[in-house]
Amino acid sequence: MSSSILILGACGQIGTELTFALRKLHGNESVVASDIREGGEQLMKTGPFELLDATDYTALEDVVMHYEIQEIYLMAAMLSAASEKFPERAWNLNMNSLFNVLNLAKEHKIEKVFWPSSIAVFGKHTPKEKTPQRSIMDPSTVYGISKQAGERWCNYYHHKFGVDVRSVRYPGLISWQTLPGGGTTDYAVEIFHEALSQNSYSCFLKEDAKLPMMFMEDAIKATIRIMTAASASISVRSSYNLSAMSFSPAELAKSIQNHLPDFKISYDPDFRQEIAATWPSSIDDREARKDWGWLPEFDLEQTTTIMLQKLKENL
Ligand code: AKB
Repeated sequence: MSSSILILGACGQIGTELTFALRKLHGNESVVASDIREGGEQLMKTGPFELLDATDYTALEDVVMHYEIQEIYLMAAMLSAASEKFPERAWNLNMNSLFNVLNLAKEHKIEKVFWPSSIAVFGKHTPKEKTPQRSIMDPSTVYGISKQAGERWCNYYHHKFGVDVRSVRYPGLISWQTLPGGGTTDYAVEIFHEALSQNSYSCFLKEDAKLPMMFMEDAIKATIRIMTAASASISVRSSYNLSAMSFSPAELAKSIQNHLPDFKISYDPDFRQEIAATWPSSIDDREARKDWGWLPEFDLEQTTTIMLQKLKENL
């Protein structure tokens, strides 16, 4: 078998684009996509796919041995808003999948593991602007608690067992290829779809709920960059702060209005506003820049232009 990379949660928002990017980089046959359900036609057609539950250690081990996997990307997770509705299911999925992958890496000498953390590790008492790499972490959501605990376990497995696990704290991610599901930052994708189909959008966050955000291409670039960096340059073994831009729903609406002047936004905040209120507004990512050369490319204006253009083409 020539395959050596396994992506768990390959059919999700990040997993889909990551699978395409890694297949382009390493060759289709080298990247095994997996998820608990099948993905879109392109993902299924372009390389190996396995139906796989990331919480099932034995099933994971079978796939790792069959394909002689050397690198694992664990993208399966329940996001912040969904986790508040199903706290125990979220905890089980988010933690057991991580333990499975860390233990597999330890037992089978997997070369490298990627596991995403999130800005959700921060909380009400964290400095809101330019949140430092090391700061108060008092997450109030199940998702945030699972990510904070996960960061500590990654750090532990690295120092105790030598597992080469790498991680970044993703902000809200914006993509035109796949929809997010169950997150607090999902509004920043939904708004583009509704701007084009309805010319209006009712936002579940307040107009001034400024959050850190990133265009998906930047997120994929960061993921590949940290995974290809020399191990010695990774000084943070919990998870790196990562930043590209920050904006509020009102600022995003204004950016859309530059292209669609009649677009209207209204605000009807729900429980997700309470989550957003505890998260940082902007992030200090100097350590990622220094250690492995992170540099974002896309700002709000570029993101808006590409999103509207690509979604219009797809319509
Ligand atoms: C969410 O909103 O839950 C995610 C995240 C910021 O981790 N997009």
